[in-house]
Amino acid sequence: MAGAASASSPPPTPKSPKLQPPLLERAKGPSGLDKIVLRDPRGFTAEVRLYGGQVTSWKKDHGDELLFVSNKAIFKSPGAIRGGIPICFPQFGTHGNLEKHGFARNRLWSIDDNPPPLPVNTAIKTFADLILKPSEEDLKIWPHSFEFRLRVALGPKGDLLVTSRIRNTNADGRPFSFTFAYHTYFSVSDISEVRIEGLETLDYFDNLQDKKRYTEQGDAIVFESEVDKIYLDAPPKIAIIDHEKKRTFVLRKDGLPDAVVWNPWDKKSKTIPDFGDEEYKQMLCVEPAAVEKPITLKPGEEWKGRLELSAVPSSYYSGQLDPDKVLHG
Ligand code: TA6
Repeated sequence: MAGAASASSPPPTPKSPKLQPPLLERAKGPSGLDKIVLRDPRGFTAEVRLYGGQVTSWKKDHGDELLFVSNKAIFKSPGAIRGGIPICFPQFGTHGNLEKHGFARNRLWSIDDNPPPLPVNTAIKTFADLILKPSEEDLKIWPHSFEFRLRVALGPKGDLLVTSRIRNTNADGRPFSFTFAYHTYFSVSDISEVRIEGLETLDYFDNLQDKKRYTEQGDAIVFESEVDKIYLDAPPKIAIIDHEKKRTFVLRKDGLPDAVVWNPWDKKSKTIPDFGDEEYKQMLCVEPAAVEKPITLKPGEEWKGRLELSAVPSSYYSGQLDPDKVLHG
């Protein structure tokens, strides 16, 4: 079954009526595919689909949807779901011989009945565990045996916590290398009202310029045209400030040195079949990733990559809050 804190941590005490056992519900998606709905008693929810192991919804306090999912998204094979948090593994983009962004995002994952323990955070009451192992077909295109364990959790303040653990289970002693990204689609009010802080002055590969390397020169990153950049050695905390919504997403990452930023803008949007022509205005991808330096695992070794998202009311729009407080506080 999907993991639940009630199975691995003490039962709630009568003094803490808020800390009741979580509700984890298996539900059907638009195309009849299973998803797990996480409902934290404190009023936060998230959804993770077995198809792609993909988070497709995150809401705090019964409020707005915080992740973007296209109105034209297709929730079934063979493509990936356009929105939420697609997982790019074992290859990010076209940096290798596999299909773009690897195959994990368009495989059917299973519920992980028996995940090895993660460090206990007793404040986390609601989580789901999924697992992906390669099929015979997968082994033909990427000849490595692995166990990919994914935990999706809701933190005490409604933060969305996503942890990936990938283990090399090759029986013949061979190591393997992979690149990776949480291809996170954030929902924004209007892309022209959004800026990113934390990536200024970094080096990046520009996918729109033959992947050439440049150094970011400007102040905060704003959007006026198509952007597709891989920032290298990005800091562990990045802020996405939505002036119109007066909301800041704070993204914390661990084990993932790079950060990809993508918005297709108007022309490119029209070429993406499962994406509305105008939807680029309501989304922004900021993607914790390991691209420049692939991760190598020997048999028996495990890698862990973690993403933590919070959405907080923002006073950045008035220019009153020192960005350092969010990024370094
Ligand atoms: O992460 C950015 C990117 O690699 C872009 O180049 C862009 O094409 C995007 O991913 C979406 O890729 P997809 O295969 O999901 O259409």
